[in-house]
Amino acid sequence: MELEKIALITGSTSGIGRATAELFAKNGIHLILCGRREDRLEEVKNELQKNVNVITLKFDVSNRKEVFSAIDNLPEEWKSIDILVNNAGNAHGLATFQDASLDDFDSMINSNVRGILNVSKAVVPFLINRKSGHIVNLSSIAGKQTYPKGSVYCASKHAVEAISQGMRMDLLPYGIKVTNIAPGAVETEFSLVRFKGDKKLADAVYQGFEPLVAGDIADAIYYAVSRPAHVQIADMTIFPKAQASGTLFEKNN
Ligand code: 8X3
Repeated sequence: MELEKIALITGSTSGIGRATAELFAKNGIHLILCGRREDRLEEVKNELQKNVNVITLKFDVSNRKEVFSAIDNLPEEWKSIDILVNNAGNAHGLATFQDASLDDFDSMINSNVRGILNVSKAVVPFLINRKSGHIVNLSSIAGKQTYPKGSVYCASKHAVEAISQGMRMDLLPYGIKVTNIAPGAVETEFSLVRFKGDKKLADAVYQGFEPLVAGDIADAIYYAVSRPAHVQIADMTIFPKAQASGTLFEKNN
């Protein structure tokens, strides 16, 4: 069991973020849980503080002021962050470039690109000070390929890929590891958000094959952060068995 490590996880109240928080807690990693929804943060905190110390930070990753004020005001003992998991992010709409709205484009750029930049810029000085740490960025197969109706979501995840590569280079002298994780289809609230609450459309995405679940990606994240000190997992792409690209699925219906 790992001891005395601290992880800050964004988007920790649901999906991959929550599954990661649960797995980290099981392995003795203390948690700074971040999210936008106070009631859900409290719920996850109550569940996990039986195993480890947990504090919560309520902010929207795209709001620079909120992010910096929350992270800068962490109690001193919580500033020794070992692991940053940049998980928060979403898709808004699945539509052709010509039909999609600029508001949806803004939402995706704000949460998926500005969000990772804000949180990382707030946390990286702590890692640099200690000359150690590990940043895990949640990209997507959409960061490796572009698919129809996904231009700006894919652009935002391509940006995550570039940010992961750039961070890995620039943080190299400080002994900070950077892992980029690119999942395919994971059944979470992701599609429900993408389709703005339309459950039928969301459910259809995962029909006819067995999708990944949040815990599958949490396993990969924990694998990456639990390697020996000299090992840096740079990149992982993770598909369900029935997926071979951003758009190619073997469905049985
Ligand atoms: C989520 C996976 O395939 O919908 O990032 O882009 S996909």
